[in-house]
Amino acid sequence: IKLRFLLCQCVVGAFAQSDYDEDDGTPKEILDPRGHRPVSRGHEILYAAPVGKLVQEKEELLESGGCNHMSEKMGVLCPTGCELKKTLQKQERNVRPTVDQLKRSVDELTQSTNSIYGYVLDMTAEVAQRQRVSEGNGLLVDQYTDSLETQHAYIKDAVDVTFPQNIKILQGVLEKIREKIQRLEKAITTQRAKCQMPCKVSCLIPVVSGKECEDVICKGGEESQMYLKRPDPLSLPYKVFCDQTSKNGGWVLIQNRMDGSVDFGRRWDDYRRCFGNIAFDVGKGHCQTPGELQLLRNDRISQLTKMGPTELLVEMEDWSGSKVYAQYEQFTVQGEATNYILAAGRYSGTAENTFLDGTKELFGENRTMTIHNGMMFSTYDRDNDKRIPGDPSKQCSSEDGGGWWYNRCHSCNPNGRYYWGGAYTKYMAKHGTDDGIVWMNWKGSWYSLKSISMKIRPFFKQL
Ligand SMILES: [Ca+2]
Repeated sequence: IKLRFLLCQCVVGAFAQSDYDEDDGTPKEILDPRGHRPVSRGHEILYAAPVGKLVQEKEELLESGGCNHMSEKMGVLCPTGCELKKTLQKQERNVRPTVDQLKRSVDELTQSTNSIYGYVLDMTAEVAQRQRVSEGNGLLVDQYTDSLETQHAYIKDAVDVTFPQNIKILQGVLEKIREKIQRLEKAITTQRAKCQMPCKVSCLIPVVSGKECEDVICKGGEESQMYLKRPDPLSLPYKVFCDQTSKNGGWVLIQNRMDGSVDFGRRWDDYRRCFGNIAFDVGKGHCQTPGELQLLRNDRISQLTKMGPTELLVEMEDWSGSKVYAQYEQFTVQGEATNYILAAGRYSGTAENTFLDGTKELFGENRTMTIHNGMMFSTYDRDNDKRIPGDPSKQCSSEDGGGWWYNRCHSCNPNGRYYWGGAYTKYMAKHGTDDGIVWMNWKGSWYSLKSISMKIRPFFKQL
C-alpha cells in the first residue's frame, strides 16, 4: 500500500510537471478566441496526428494563407489557430517522453499492484489459516480447561471431603488399635506379674493340708486336686497337685505333659525352681485338673526323697488311648550341688524298665549309653550328659528338646517336644534327632506320647 501511495505521488508529480510545461508556453485564455475546445483536451488528437500530415498542412498553409484543421471536416484554421497548433505540436514533443515514462511507470505500477494483490491474497489466506489454527487451539484450550476444572473439582473434593473422612476413619482404626495394644500391654503386665511367682495358681486353696499328699488323705483330702504341703514345721508351705486315686493315691505330681501348652526347652535356672501350671479350676470350684509342670527344686523333690524311701510312678498314654506305667520303689534325686543325680530301683510296671535297662532293642555299649539311672540333670545351657564331655557342641539337651537326666543320650525323653498325633520323623525334628516325648521300650524313637506324668510318694513296704 505504501508502495502504491509513492507511485501515485510520482504520477501526480509527473502531471504537475506537464502542466508546468504547458504554462511555459502561451496562456490558455488566448488559445481559443472562438470558443473552440478540443474533444479530449487536445492530447490524443495531437498525439495521433502523423508527422506526414503536418508537412501536408504546411503545404496547405502556403496555398490558402492559413492552415488546415487537423480534422478536414472542421475546415481551415485561422492564422492564430495555426500558431496554437504549432505551439501544441511543440509541447507535444516535450510532453511525449514524459507520457512514455508515465506509461512505463503505470505498467510497473500495474505489475506491482498485481504482485501486491497476490501478496494480499496470500496474506488473507494465511490469516484465515491462522484463524482456523487459533480457533482449533482455542477449542483445545477450552477442552483442557474443562478437564483441568473437572480434575481440580475432584481433587478439591478429595482434599476437602474424602481425605478428612478417610483420615477420620483411620484415626478411629488407630484409636481402636491403640486401645487393643493398651489392653494387651496391660494383660502382658498382669501375666508378667503372675509369672514372677513360679508355679502360681489362682484356684482356691483347700482347707485341708498336710506334710505329704499321703498325709492329706489321712486328714480327709481324698480328692485329686491342689493342696498345701508343708514337709516340716520349719519350712514354708507350698502348693502341689496330689493324685489321691492312682494306686491308692498319696502321689505328689512332679512332672506332667498333656497338651503341649508349656515349653520345656528351658534354662537350668527355670528347672532348678519350677515352671508351668500346678492345676486348673475348670468350673468345679477347686483345682482338680493338673497342668503341665516340672518340679525339680532342691528344697522340694530332693528334700522329699531324702526324708525317707520314696517311690516314683511314671504313667503314660499314647494317641489311641492305650496306657502303660513304670513304677520304681526306690527313687532319689540329689541336690543341685551334684546336678540332681537320679537313682531309681526295684522296677515294676508295663512300660519296661527304661531307667535301669536302657533300650531293649540295643545291645552292649549302645544300650548302656541309654540308661538314665545315675545320670546328672542337663539343660541346653548346662551340659552334664555323657556325650563327649567338654565339647559344648555335643549336647543331648539342646538336640532333644528339654531338660533331662541324659546319658548319651536317652531311652526315654519325657521333657521332649510335644508332637500332636504321635508319629513324627527326623525331618520334623528341629535337629533331626528323636526329640519327641519318647519312651523307646514302648513306642520306639519316632512316636511322641500324648501324655506322661511323674509322681512321687513316701515308700511304705507293702505288708
Ligand atoms: Ca555333652
